[in-house]
Amino acid sequence: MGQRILVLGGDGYLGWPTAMAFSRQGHRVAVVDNFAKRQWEAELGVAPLFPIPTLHERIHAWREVSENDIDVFVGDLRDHEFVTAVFEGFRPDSVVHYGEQPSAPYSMIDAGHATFTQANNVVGTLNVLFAMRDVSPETHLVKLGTMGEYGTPDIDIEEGYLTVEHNGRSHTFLYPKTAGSMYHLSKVHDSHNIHFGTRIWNLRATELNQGVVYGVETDESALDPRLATSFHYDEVFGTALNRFCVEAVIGHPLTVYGKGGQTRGYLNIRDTVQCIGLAVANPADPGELRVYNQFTEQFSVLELSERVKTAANHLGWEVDVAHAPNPRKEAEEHYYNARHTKLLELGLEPRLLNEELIDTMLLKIKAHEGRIDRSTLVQNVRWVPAKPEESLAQPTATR
Ligand code: USQ
Repeated sequence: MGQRILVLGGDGYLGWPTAMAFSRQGHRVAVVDNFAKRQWEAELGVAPLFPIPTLHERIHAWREVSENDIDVFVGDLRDHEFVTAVFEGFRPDSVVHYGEQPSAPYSMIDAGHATFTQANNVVGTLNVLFAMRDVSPETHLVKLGTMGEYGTPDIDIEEGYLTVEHNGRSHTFLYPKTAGSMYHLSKVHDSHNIHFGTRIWNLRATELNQGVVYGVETDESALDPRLATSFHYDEVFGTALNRFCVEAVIGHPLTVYGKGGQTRGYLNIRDTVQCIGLAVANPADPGELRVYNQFTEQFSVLELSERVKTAANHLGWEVDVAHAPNPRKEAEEHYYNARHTKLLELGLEPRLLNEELIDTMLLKIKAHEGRIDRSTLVQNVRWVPAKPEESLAQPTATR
C-alpha cells in the first residue's frame, strides 16, 4: 500500500523530481513550497538553464502526463501555524525535507544572508519537529543533511556517529562537525535539533548527509519539457560538475578554485531519488535518528574538471582549466575517506560517473546554449571579505 508523503521544498532541483517519482510509484504526494528559491534567483539575477513553469503548471502537466495528482500547500516553514495546519490536513506517513536555503555561497554573501540562511533553515526544521510532536508523532522525517557538515577532518568520516574512548570509558556521540560555510552550519544545527526530537520526544528520523549532486534530469523529468528540473550553473546555486559542463559548452575556462585538491562525495540526481525512496521505504524506529552518508563516489574538483575536459575534447570542443584564486576558505589538499555503506546495504544501485554520462549532460546543455548567461558564472562571493585595495587576481589557464 502506498504512503502519504509530504515533500517540503517540492518546487526545487531535487524536491520536484522526488515528488514526481513517489507519485508515479503510487504514493499519495503533497508538496510544500513558498517559492523562496525563485525570489533568491530574482534577487541575484540568475535563472535555471531549462525554462521552469510555475509549480501549479508543473503539477497540471504532471497530471496530463502521468494521470496522477500531486497536492500543493503554499506557505513558509517558518510559520508554525501553517506547518501545523499542513500536518493536520495531510497526516503524512513520511516527510521528505528539502525546504531550506541550499547554497553555501548565498549564505556567505554578507551578515544578512548568513543570518537569513541559519534562521530560515533552523526555524523551519524546528517547526516540522514540533508539528510532528504535536500532530503526528508516528511520522517518519527524512531530512536532507549534507556531507559538508563533517568538513574535512584528518580521520575517517563515519555515518553519523563516533564512539569516543575517554579516561577508560566510552560514549557514542553524533560525529563532530567542522562545517565550512554558514549554510553547512545551518544543517549542523538542524542535526542537533533533530537528534533532540528523537531522544526527548521519541520521534523517528533519518538524516541523509548528501554529497554534491550533479545531473540534468531524472526518469520523470525527462517525460516532458514542462517537467524539467531547475538546473543551476551560476556561482551561487550551481554545483561543481554542473558548472563545469556548462562552462565546457560555452568555451569558458573551467573554474577550478585554487589547487583543486578539494575532495567531496558526489552523486547523480537519479541516485538522490533512489536513496530517498530507500529511506522512505525503510523507516527509522521511534526514538531513532539514523544517519546515512548519501553519495556514491568521491572526486577532487581537479579530477572532475579533467573528466569534463576529456569528454568535451572527444566531442571536438576545446576546453581550458583555469585555477582561479579560491573565493572560499577551505583545505585544497587534505585527507578524505568517508564511509557510505548503509544505503548500499538497503539496496542502492549507484549510477557512477562515466564519459557517456558526461556526454549526455554536455549535449543536453548544448541544446539550451542560448539560455546560458556567462556573466553569472563568476560572482565573486568571498568567504573572507576582500580588503579595499585587493581584487581577485586573474586565473592562470592551462590547456
Ligand atoms: N568548486 C570549484 N569550482 C566551482 C565550484 C565549486 O572548484 O566552480 C569547488 C568548491 O570550492 C568546493 C567543491 O567544488 O570545494 C564543491 O563545491 P559545490 O559548489 O559544488 O558544492 P557545495 O558548496 O559544497 O554545496 C553543494 C550544494 C549543497 C550541498 C553540498 C554537499 O549546493 O546544498 O549540501 O553540495 S557537500 O559538498 O557534500 O557538503
